[in-house]
Amino acid sequence: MKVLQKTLLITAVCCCALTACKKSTVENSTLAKAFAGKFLIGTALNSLQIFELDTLGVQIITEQFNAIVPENCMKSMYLQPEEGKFFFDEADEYVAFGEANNMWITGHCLVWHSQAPQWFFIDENGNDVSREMLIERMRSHITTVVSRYRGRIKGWDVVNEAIMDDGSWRQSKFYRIIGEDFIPLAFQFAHEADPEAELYYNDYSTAIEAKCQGIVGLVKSIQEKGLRIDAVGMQGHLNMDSPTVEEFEKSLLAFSSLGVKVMVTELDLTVLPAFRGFTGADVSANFDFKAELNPYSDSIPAEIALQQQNRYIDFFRLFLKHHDKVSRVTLWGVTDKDSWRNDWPVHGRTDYALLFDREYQPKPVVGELIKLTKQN
Ligand code: 9MR
Repeated sequence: MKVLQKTLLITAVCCCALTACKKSTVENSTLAKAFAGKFLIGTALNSLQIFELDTLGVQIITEQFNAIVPENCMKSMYLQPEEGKFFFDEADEYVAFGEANNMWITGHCLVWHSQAPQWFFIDENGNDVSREMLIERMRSHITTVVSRYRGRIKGWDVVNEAIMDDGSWRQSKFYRIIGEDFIPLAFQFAHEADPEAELYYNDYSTAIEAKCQGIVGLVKSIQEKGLRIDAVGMQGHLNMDSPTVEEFEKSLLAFSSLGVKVMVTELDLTVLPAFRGFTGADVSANFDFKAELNPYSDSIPAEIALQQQNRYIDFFRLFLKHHDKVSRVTLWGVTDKDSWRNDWPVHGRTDYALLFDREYQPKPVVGELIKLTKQN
């Protein structure tokens, strides 16, 4: 842990030395002010931001956003790397940061097939645990984590990415060992640990018709059991040519018609060509860097930047149109250099997926989004 913090510190000092502090307000307003009364506008926080080592990043976060989600530190492999041994240092800092800045604090994520520690699913002989044991481990993890932040974390991504693009169940360890019940059980355990907290189902590529229908079925099955579910999180990892705004709207309306809120939980817009057709956000996709796959290594061509800006505006126009249904829009990171898109599905590329550039400056799109709010 000490080594990690030292590395974080050195990186942060370098970042700050490279760029002088500049104020990132636009049009005498900010995203948070402009979208007030429409929906919460949030961002994901990485470790440097949580520990307030990335001071320029923190300045953008506190000026521009009113909701936060932890990009990584609340995933189960970090919170409980060994059975019964919880590490809450970073998660505690994250929650304290949100409270100090009066932000809507989301927890991410309680049950996810990825980034779960291996021990979770196996017994002392390395065999799959029994159904009862996995339910007990899930209960214990959820109860410990949710109770710790009871009344402070306002909403939880309870289950992440359980449905495949074709609408079928993901064959995760949770599904194979427990069966479909793992989802309602997770929602039940989270609700018991904090009855006031909002509870969400969160997934990517939700604009794919078959996947949308799969999620609709899942939400209905939770509701039919009388369990609390407040919203569907449409992650919103967008490409330049997919999905269309119309496809996204269709899914948004399908979820909303179930009587739950919709949240755009992990918004970013890659400008890089999709590699081998990988869209979405299946984190297991993992390819080595090749220079020819990295067309904008130095800068982004003006026409691509404009296309990206227009596409961001089109999506935000949609979110504003449905602001009665959309409770939050959260960007998956602050500046382009923070974005996971630089490493997925090919490592080490240079992407430009977010609203603030590598120099911590707002892109012109920020001003355009602020103007857009005045038109609606
Ligand atoms: O952005 C996150 C990246 O830093 C991590 O390496 C990765 C694996 O834990 O997860 C990324 O965030 C994912 C999120 O937790 C769930 N939806 C897809 C996101 C992008 O992969």
